[in-house]
Amino acid sequence: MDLQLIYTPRSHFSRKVRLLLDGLGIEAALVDAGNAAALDPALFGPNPLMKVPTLLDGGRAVFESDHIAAHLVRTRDPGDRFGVLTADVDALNARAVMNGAMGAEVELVLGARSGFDTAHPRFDKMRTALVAALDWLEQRHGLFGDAPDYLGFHLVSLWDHVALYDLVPLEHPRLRARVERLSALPFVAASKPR
Ligand SMILES: N[C@@H](CCC(=O)N[C@@H](CS)C(=O)NCC(=O)O)C(=O)O
Repeated sequence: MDLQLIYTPRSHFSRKVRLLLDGLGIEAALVDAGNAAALDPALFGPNPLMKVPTLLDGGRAVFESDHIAAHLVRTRDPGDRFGVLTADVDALNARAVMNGAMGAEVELVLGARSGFDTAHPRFDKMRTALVAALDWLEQRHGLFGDAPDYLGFHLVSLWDHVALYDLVPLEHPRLRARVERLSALPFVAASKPR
């Protein structure tokens, strides 16, 4: 297969790319890196940062979830059906907030997995920022339209990962409603992390 995605089944950064692939009906072979906290560079293919996702498109490697999404759209979806290439400042702020929140999740989950005591104040800041990010998004819930789009795929990926690891309380009814609506789509439900 031309496309391969190095990922892990629970990786939320990988899931937004998987949702885009599935939404666009693009086939890609999924290559499970195993434990994202692992120290073996070989697990992460050509990515020097030892993170997932990485896309392999023929002979070319593409790093970073949003870069991968943009690459997929530029090469395979000229109409940009899911709004990946948006230049809207509010949408891009929401994307930045969700990426930051997801980064905090990574530190909390992989920190605990690597043996850190996540009661340390450094991790308190991450939990506080994660709640503040969700509050910020809740106040701007109107950015998430009814129709499936990349911003919605991003939100579902963030939300389901917070829920899976029970990182902070999810007391955000408008975001929850958006997530539930999107999760009714079979291809969205299919990649829900367990
Ligand atoms: N900015 C990157 C973040 C990717 C990321 O942090 N992935 C996590 C898994 S969800 C990871 O591989 N972490 C490994 C580590 O931090 O050691 C992206 O958008 O792809």
